[in-house]
Amino acid sequence: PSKINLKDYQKPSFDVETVHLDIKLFEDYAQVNSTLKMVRQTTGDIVLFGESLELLSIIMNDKALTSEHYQQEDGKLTIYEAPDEVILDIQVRISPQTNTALEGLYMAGSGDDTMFVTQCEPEGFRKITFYPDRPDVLAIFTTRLEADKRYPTLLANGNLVEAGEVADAPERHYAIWQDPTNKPSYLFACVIADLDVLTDSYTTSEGRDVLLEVYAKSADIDKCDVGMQALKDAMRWDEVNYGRAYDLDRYMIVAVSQFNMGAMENKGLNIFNTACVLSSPETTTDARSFSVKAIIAHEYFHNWTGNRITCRDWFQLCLKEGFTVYRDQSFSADQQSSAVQRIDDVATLRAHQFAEDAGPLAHPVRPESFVEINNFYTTTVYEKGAEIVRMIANTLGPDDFRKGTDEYFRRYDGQAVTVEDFLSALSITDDKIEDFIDWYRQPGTPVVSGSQTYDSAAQTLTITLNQQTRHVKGFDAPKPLPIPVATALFDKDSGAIVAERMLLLDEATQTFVFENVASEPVVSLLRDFSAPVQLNYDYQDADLAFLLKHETNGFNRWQVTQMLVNRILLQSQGAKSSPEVYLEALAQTLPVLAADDAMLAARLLDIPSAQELASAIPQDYDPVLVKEQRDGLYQQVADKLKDQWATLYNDLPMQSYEDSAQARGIRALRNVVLDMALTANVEGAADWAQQQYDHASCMTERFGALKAMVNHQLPKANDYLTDFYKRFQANDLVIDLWFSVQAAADDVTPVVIKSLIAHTDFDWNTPNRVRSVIGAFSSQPTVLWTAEGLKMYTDVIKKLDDANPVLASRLLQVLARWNTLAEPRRQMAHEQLTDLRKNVASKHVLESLESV
Ligand code: B3K
Ligand code: ZN
Repeated sequence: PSKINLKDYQKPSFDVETVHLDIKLFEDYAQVNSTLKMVRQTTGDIVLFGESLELLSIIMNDKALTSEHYQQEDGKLTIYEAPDEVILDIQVRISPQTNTALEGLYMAGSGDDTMFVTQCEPEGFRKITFYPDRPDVLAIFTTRLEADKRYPTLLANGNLVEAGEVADAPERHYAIWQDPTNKPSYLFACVIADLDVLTDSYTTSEGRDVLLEVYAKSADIDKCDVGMQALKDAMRWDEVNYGRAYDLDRYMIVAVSQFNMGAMENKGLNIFNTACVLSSPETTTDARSFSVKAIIAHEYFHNWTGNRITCRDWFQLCLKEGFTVYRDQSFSADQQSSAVQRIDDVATLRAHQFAEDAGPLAHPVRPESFVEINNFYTTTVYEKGAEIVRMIANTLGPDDFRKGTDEYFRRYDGQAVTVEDFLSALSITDDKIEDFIDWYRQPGTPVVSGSQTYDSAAQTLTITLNQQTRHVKGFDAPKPLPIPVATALFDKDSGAIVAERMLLLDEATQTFVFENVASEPVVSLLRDFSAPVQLNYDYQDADLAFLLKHETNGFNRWQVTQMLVNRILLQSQGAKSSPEVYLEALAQTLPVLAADDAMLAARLLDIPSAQELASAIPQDYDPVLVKEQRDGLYQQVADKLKDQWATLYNDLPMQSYEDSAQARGIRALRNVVLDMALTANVEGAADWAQQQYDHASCMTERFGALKAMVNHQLPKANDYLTDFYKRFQANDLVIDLWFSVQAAADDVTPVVIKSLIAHTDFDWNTPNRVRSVIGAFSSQPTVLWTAEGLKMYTDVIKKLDDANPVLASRLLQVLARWNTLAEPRRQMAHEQLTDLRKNVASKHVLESLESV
């Protein structure tokens, strides 16, 4: 497959002014007619993209074109010798009913229960009709939808301008929608379905009355109010924090059960995976519900960062995604403790993005080439992209950052722009911000190491820091990046902060001197994770234990526990710590914190996942050994506090459901304590689990208990699994949980996975279901990295390669780190992946296998 390069970018030769799209849905196909008004911008032919389309006719300025006027090749249709202004009428036929790739217009559901939705980002619009399907072509869309009346819901972007019956076809109806905003084709959406709607309204700071609608199947309409509230909160938040108000009269969200990712920000008509919009206490865990709110906010925030200002080309994806993730993280931080929000975001970054950056699929936040852009919706583009914006925001401070973002919106509204444009707007108060461009260009996680010397005579503390980034194959030698290191000095006697400074490390090695330091302090570095780097500082364990006690910010305390844990578990990587200091520090901290801030207390017991630990092991990774060590430390924590679990558990009694940060914290900690108690074999803990399940007030309690029973293989676990299934059989999202708790169980085997796949409720056409089994299973490296486990996993990829390559390639990315395995696993993995490569055809999967 051929590569596309950023350096080859060229402006389109024609612009599209208006599009009239007419989609008629029939029993086994859809007829799509489009009329494009195009105007020449530069020299060159008209280039349209199209895939899986049956071309019926093309008419240019009233003249039917024949094959001598155009050429069709590799998904491109090139029209020669076009005049400067053209009207193109194009007729195609498509087959949404058989579209399993879930891109373009596709059917979700089966039997009598079907609906039709679109997914056009990044290049799905070309599966609906021939079009200059690239983000720098913006146009005004009018959409006419026509279908059988058994689909009463006909939606498209913008405002409804007309609806009615179809002459001569009494069983059919139509609707016409007009979107007043200029938009790229990837933001087009339409829905043909039979849905209920939850309605609300919102008045913007500019006085616009907006109709808000959440569409879902009638059985789910009672689970839409959390999302609706989140939407209103997000609208207000963006007005207050960025001065951005909504710009249309209508905002629609549609829930669909078959969707390749979380949600999509189409202009005025978001389409959501049901898992990312539906929420109710009985069916949705707190963690899920919290992420529903974050994703609703994320898609809403795209209206300005993505839709009004969009990307010039797909290499600039981080321009909209990194900034929008930063915005949704800030929004979420305002809804709960900001320390816990930062902990969760950093934990995700370290577990997934650091792993990606350490492996063969490492790429810059702004890639320079790709085969298939779908493969680049990665944690590097999203989460590392957000970290760069965060570093810039922290460097500027709130006032100058706001000046910068105001300038960005002022300058580029209505345009398709680049990362350079973004940085140039943000640097109006400080031109050093432009230096952050290297963070977008250079792959690999920088490692910051350092040490300190104290001069008691001069009363100075000198901190020496240096940075190093691994050289990723195919890229220039790495250069030093601007790394903001938030630093505080703590007095050893009083525990008070004696100095606080943001150090900017922008050379390979630098020294920073603090004056008037009366005695040697303990240094706290990278507070609030001020940069996405690995930190190796010359700490004594006692310093870290000191910081766990005295750090003032919850995030920093968590970070200290993670450093301690890593030093204990990564001995093979030259780390050196014994668990005693960590265990003692935890034992002292936890009981106090549990009463104070339950959510934070729950996080302090985090031990990085096996995958995260693996990402810090560049070679000879032995999954069995890592798991043994990890489980061993977990056991030690459980045993160390064995006498306290009962008190802790009882001090967190179950209460009637409430959706407050405090209540969520109590539920989270209770589940952690339950698991610890079972690990330590505390007497009666198995009964607590059953009681908690039986008397649960919400899914967090019920599922927490079920998970503990399954993971500890309690005798009653199977009965409870059966009960859970019966109770929630009608709810797909809960049945996903039922699948995933078994597929991710500690004692899972490939045989169990095969039996889950054989279950009547398993469905290859529903990505949520596939992920609930296959995705969940991949969290058990000791089983995944066996001949049998890997065979099963690669068979799944083979099976999905043709049907849904986006999903196949995404699942495959988990295997990227095969090359760090210790022998004989490495050889075994290599053979299976080589075999896989011979049996797949999609460019998505082939690109993900390039390093094999
Ligand atoms: N922009 C979409 C992602 C589209 C992914 C296409 N494979 C959702 C989001 O980031 O908000
Ligand atoms: Zn996004």
